[in-house]
Amino acid sequence: MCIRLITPISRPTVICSFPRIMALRQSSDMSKFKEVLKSAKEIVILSGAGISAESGIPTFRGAGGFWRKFQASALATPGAFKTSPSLVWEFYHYRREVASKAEPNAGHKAIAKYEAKYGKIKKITVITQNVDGLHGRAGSKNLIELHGNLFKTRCTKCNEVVTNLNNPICEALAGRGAPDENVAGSDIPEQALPHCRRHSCRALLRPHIVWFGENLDYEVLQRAEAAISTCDLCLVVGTSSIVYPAAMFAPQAADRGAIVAEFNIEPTPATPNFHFYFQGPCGTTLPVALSD
Ligand code: BJW
Ligand code: ZN
Repeated sequence: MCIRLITPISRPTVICSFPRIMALRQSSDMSKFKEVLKSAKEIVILSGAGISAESGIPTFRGAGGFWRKFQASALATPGAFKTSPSLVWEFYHYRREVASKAEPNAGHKAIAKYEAKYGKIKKITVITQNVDGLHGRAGSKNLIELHGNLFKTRCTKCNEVVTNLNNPICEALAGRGAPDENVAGSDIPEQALPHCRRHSCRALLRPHIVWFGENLDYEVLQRAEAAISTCDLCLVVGTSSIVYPAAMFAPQAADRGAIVAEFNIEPTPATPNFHFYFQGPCGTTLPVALSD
């Protein structure tokens, strides 16, 4: 029988096979978590920027979430791209350079290792909000990149999505993107920015990233929702849980009767709704949690 600890029961629960091991309050007991993990048949791991922090990639809402004088969220909008595609491309050129130099850390690797070991007997899905590609580089296979990928472009006219690992992505961006706040404005002419490879199109390309106010890709969202709707265990790793729709996923799973375990260096607004909370850098906590 599945025990609901914190979230009030409002809808039919999933039938799950967890032993009756949990107290009626949030737990940080790793051995209890490991029992739950062992019994789980469908696991979702939902990650955010915190999992890549130990690879040297700044989080969004931490102190490193600025580029020049801009908060990242001010540049990650369709309006910012319309106003200055040059500035936004410089920002993404910088982010591509940082991500390509970064390496997957112990947290990414622990997830990929667990997937490789148990992926044939359990359904394991990694849903990441990150665009840095590090889960894939660590070896995660059943991976949903909810907010896109820094190394993909999308045509603003024909919508073709292409993987592009070139550095720089176009000549005009060579030596650009310095994060120093004293760097003057950006003035690359639009025709020198990346353009569609199709002869019949040749329109301006944009990063294939979901910006604020934009809808997530329908199929990507469907896949994520399907995994969330049937999982019996959800790990929420390194996310502030404030950006929707991802912020709804773990509470939805918990509401349905799935067990949710959060791994973060500090509590988030969602922490009280979850069954387990493991405080600390996930490069340290995940390898312990996911080992036999
Ligand atoms: C560690 C650690 C370590 C550190 N170990 N932990 C409903 C209500 C209100 C608003 C909305 C709503 N539905 C939609 C919205 C609007 C908006 C939204 O959610 N706004 C909120 C801010 C309120 N959502 C959208 O616009 C989405 N679109 C959408 O829903 O369309 C329909 C719609 C639109 C408008 C209205 C209504 C409906 C699209 C969201 C796309 C998000 N895109 C971004 C930018 C990508 C660009 C880029 O990368 O260049 O994605 S925003 C940014 O936030 C990025 C991230 O993926 C995302 C989540 O952030 P994340 O990963 O949680 O990072 P941080 O920095 O916030 O947190 C890091 C955490 O790690 C912290 O907790 C640390 O403690 C922890 N940590 N080191 C473990 N070592
Ligand atoms: Zn095109």
